[in-house]
Parts: sequence; C-alpha cells; structure tokens
Amino acid sequence: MAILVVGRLEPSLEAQLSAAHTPLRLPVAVEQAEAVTVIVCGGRPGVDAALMDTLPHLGAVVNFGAGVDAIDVDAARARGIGVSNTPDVLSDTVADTALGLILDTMRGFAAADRYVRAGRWAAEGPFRYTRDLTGSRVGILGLGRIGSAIATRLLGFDCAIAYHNRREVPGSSYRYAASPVELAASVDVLVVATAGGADSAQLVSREVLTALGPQGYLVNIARGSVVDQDALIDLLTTGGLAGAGLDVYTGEPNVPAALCDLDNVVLLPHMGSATARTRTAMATLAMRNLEEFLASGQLVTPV
Ligand code: 8YV
Repeated sequence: MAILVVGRLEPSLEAQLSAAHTPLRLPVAVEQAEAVTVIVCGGRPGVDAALMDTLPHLGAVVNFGAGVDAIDVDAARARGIGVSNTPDVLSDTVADTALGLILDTMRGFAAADRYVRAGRWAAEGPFRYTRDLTGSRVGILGLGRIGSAIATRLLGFDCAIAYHNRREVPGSSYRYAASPVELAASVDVLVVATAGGADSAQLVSREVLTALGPQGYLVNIARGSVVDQDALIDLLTTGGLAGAGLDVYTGEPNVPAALCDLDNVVLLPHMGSATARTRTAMATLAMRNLEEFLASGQLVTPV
C-alpha cells in the first residue's frame, strides 16, 4: 500500500505526513502506480479522472481543506473511490476572516492605512467618511457551516440577515431569498460562502452584482469561480458597486492588476483558514482520515 502526494502540501500537513510515512510524489512509475491506494492533496492541482485511471488500486482521496472543487468527486464516486475533506475545524477561523473583510471593506481600514503611510493625513486632512456595518443588511449566499458562523457573528452587529441556498434551511430565523438576484437586491453587503465547483460557477453574475448596486459591497471568502470576476472589476471601476473584499479569485494566485489599482477593494491572499491553530487542526483531521483509511478502508469525514 502506497500513499501518493499530489501538489505541494501545507507545511503543517507535510510535517505530520512525513513523520509517519514515506509518500510517493508525481510522476510515479507504472509499478509504483499499482501500489497507490490513497492520495493526499490540498487544493490545486487536485485530482482528475485521468489521474484516477492511472492508479488501479486507488481507494481514497484525502483532501486538506473543506472545499473539494479541485477533485472530480463524481468521477471518484463512479470508480468507488472515497473522498474526504476537513470540515468544521476551520469554520470559525474563516468566519472571522469574513468579518474582518466586511469591516475592512466598509470602513476602508486598509485604504486609511495607506493614507496615513503616504503622509496624506497631514497633507490633505481627515480620511473620507466610511460606512457602518452595525445595523446594515447582509445577505449570505450559502448558509452552510461557514455561512452560519458568519451570520452568528453578524448578529452581534445588529445586522438584518438574509440568505440564499438551493433550498430553504428548515427552522432558520434568517430571511430566505428565493434567488441570488433577489438576495443581492435587498442587502447592503453580499457575502459569498457557498461551495465552489460546477454547480456554483458564476452564480454571482453581472445581473446579481448589478442588483447589489452602487451602494452595495461584495465579500467573497468562498471560491473565485463563484463570481463573474470580469463583471466585478467592471462594476467596481465604473461606480456600479461601492466596494469589494476578496480572499479568493479566478486564476489564483494571480490577481488582476485592475483590482490592485482600486482603492475600494480589500485584497487578501486566500488566507481564510490560515491561522497556525486551524491549519494544524486541518492537518490533524486529514491525517486521521488517512490513518483510518489505511487501517479500516473507511474515511472519518467523507464528503
Ligand atoms: C485552504 C480552503 O486554503 O478549506 C478550503 O476549502 O480554501 C482553505 O481552507 C485550502 O484548502 C488550502 O489548500
């Protein structure tokens, strides 16, 4: 039984994995491929059907991260290959990141920091007025584990919370909007917290962003693929949106220069879950999935 690592693993996972095993790395020779029963990966480049087909005894793909959009889960299912992720342990940290991004985007903290450092406070006077989060209307696209943790935090800011999911969440006290457009049209801030992948691709379309409008803010801590990034840049540049806070992008780690040039956006380098404590917890959960699969053929947190 051999373990294959795909892509570059996070230091926290690499350390735990190398301490316990001697995994193979790509490319692997045909004889080695025969022995591979489990892949360990984290985000891109991920695992596609073509790679699965070169590994005849592959039984599981262990992913570091909650989102499994870089893995062809349907192809895995069709081949009887299990896929695990690292849910729950990162929800609070990602929700904290979302709150930071919402506050920073509305209050302009990063822009104000640049203003101070450039000596403009002394030269030009006080920074521009900004917008309050307290009492504002926030829409959450994707009220799952992370979306719910964001909503809980926003209650402390007296926000009116609405959400859109494919199906209404039974018993939820938050207002349900029947579509992303309807949600965007009725809020000051739209927070994207849905899973990535084909089902949610460009869910936040130009129409949705236009509905959010010139006074509206977009915050994305999910996946770049969920948002029409060209339309977003277009609207941010022409006053069609008030601002945006982004942790994720289309084509990461490259961020379009057009976004970097804008003062009404806050840009983070996909660091939603990147605290030492949470990344260690994610690595530990990924290792538990690996060890359990090696011991019993079962995964602890299958998707
Ligand atoms: C990680 C993430 O940055 O969990 C996810 O889906 O996007 C992040 O927590 C990523 O998985 C690290 O590779």
